[in-house]
Amino acid sequence: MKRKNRLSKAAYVEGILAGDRLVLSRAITLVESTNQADLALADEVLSDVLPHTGKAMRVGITGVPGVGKSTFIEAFGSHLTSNGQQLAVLTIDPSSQKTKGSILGDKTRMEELARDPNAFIRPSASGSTLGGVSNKTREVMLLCEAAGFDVILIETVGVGQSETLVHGMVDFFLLLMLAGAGDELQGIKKGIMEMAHAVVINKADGDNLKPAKRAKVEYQNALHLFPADPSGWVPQVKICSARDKTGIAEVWEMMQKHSEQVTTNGFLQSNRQAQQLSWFKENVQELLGSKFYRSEQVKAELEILTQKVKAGEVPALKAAHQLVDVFFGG
Ligand SMILES: Nc1nc2c(ncn2[C@@H]2O[C@H](COP(=O)(O)OP(=O)(O)O)[C@@H](O)[C@H]2O)c(=O)[nH]1
Ligand SMILES: [Mg+2]
Repeated sequence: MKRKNRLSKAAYVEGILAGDRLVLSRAITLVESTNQADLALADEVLSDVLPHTGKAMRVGITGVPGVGKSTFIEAFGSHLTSNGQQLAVLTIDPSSQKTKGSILGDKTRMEELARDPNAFIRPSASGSTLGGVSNKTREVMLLCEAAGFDVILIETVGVGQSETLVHGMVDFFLLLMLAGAGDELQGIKKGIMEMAHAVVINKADGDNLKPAKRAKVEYQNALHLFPADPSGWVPQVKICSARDKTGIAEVWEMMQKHSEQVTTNGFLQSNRQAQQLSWFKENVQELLGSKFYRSEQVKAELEILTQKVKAGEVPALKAAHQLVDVFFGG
């Protein structure tokens, strides 16, 4: 069945490579589709644009709701685009599945950036792998790179497991924090702190400037306790005010320094290779799982074995072997 919204492969590829935002948007929709024919076409489009990917700086940004991510991205993004950079912002919002509310809220907070011809903002449906719908942010990122964006910013809310996901696809991971609130209060787990290439304390303005400077020292001390990053990069702590647009240029300078360092020492390439490989493995696992559970034979046998295991007639391990053998013809 041909959907009227689907373009030809060549039209997607040419449009993306020409930096056509409209085609890019439609390609993203294709990649995020759950329709098998859409996905098959998306795979081909991705294969064709792959040689044109990899040139962007990939940045992840996280922090609890209210820390100022959207305001920061607006200020940071405008700083970048006014320096001639093309910026794509992808947001992974766990709440977006249920309600569009938070995305709408973000759009109003990123008004300037939304109108900026050098910026592209795209909220990404946060399908969870656990729920069976895989997250396509990586693929979307590649499409944006092929479309010529210099910096890809991936925003996620710092409360769940999406941070690990995002950390696994970016070169630089930035954690936004606030002064004056304990780590527990901010809902930030130690593991997330450990992944960060930089902690940026936002809202360092007005009465909050002094506490922010104090917090900077505290975080610097805390970060020193973590094991050294394999890239040789020492995590930095900065303060900024996204509202007043202070400290924003310093954050960008820091990212450029990091980029220079990891490009020179080869870590950027080896890190991306490692990310690519774990992405491959994850996909194999997920594909196996979904094919397995879609099989009619598996479904039938699963029902029978479930009853037998429940009744204590077959040991769980043996039942698992039997079920897997049904699929692989063991
Ligand atoms: N004083 C001050 N307020 C800020 C700053 N950045 C954001 N805010 C405010 O904090 C609130 C949450 O900001 P928002 O960007 O929506 O946070 P998000 O939930 O992390 O995206 C809003 O009311 C912002 O106006 C800042 O640098 N200084
Ligand atoms: Mg926000």
